[in-house]
Amino acid sequence: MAGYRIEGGLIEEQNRKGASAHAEDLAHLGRQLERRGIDIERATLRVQRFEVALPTWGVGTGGTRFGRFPGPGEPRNVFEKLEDCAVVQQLVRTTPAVSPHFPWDTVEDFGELREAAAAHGLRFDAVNSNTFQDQPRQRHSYKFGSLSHTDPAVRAQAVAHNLACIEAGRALGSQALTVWIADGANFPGQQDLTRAFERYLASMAEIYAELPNGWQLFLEHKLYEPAFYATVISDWGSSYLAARELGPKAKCLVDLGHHAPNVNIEQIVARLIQFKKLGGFHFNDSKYGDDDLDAGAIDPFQLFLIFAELSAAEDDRRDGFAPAYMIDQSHNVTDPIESLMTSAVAIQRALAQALLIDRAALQAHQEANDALQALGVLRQAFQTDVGPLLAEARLRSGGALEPLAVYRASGYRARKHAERPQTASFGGGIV
Ligand code: RM4
Ligand code: MN
Ligand code: MN
Repeated sequence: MAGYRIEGGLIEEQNRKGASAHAEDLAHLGRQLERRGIDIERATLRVQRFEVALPTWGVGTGGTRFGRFPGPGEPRNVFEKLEDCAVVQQLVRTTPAVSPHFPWDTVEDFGELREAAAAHGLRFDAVNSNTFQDQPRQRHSYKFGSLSHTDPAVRAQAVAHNLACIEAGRALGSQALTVWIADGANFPGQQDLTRAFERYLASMAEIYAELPNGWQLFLEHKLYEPAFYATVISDWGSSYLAARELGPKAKCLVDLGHHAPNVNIEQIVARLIQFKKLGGFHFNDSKYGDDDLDAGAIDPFQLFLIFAELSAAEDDRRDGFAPAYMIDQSHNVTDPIESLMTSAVAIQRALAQALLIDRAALQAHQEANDALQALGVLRQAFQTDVGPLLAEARLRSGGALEPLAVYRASGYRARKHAERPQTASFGGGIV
């Protein structure tokens, strides 16, 4: 199964070519930050420590309900997905973990899967359950819901699937289960809104009761789709209420694309941090809804403002503050590896920019109600080109100065196209 891998020598060779320009840019940024009283070294170390997990479902070409246009050399199983995730990590060095989705990634032997990941230098982050599709030979349908279904037999089946995900996660070394349900109603009156939430809570309590020590349960809300009138866990309010009811191991997961247009996501993040219920993120970007576009592609300022809240919370050292960062995107028209690398760097960039915020000045302007200057402090941080800092972090961790250039120079995709003859043609629909 040993397929083509990008050789370390290629990375070194490309890095050598860019070395002197990089050194110049880095020195310039260092001097610029020094004038502002910021230690570039500290920020670089912080960026080096940052990790964001890759979604196994993100390395295949995604699609919409209208269709899917597969790219060449797509991974055909979870082992090949790991190969592609490993390339992202090899070049970018900020994505050492992978978030699997079941049953999409189900294998006979999870121990073998864990070893395969380890051989690539990868480990497993939160496991995701799927009760939003029916699987072949499944007894009960999820057409009208899963954990909140009116029929107790359907609920029991959905609970059992989540418990199986925990078992798989245990074998993989994961420590969290993310639950997103598609349950909801398409028409007013279709569902008793209160009872549906009650049933959801009862099912989730059964799952919560089985969480192994040290595990967390992430509740992911989503405003609409596939239910178009009301989803059971529609927003952060419902998510927070459920997490509070369930207990301390239950936390809210914020997928950036799951809110009403123009919602102030950074404020939601601030609230969840304040009340110790921020479990993690699914990063992506969107213009209209759950577009699952690449992180930072549409609204990088929003991403920065979110990291402004996160880094403030880190500075305050709030107890147990360790959200799980994951990417959740659908790459419909790009090479997924290229999109994931670019997105991981965009997320890192938002973090690095947030680290440059002059907190003391910001606070002083806030106290003085000087709105313009307060925004100015944020702008100064956001507008700083932290590219050289990110490149330096990558370089020190053994990655590529220019991940995209190395990836393209390697010819990885063409090699995989030859190695991975596609047997089945996938239909339309999501990833
Ligand atoms: C949903 C949600 C979940 C993801 C599925 C594939 O919209 O974002 O996190 O698992 O899509
Ligand atoms: Mn998501
Ligand atoms: Mn989504």
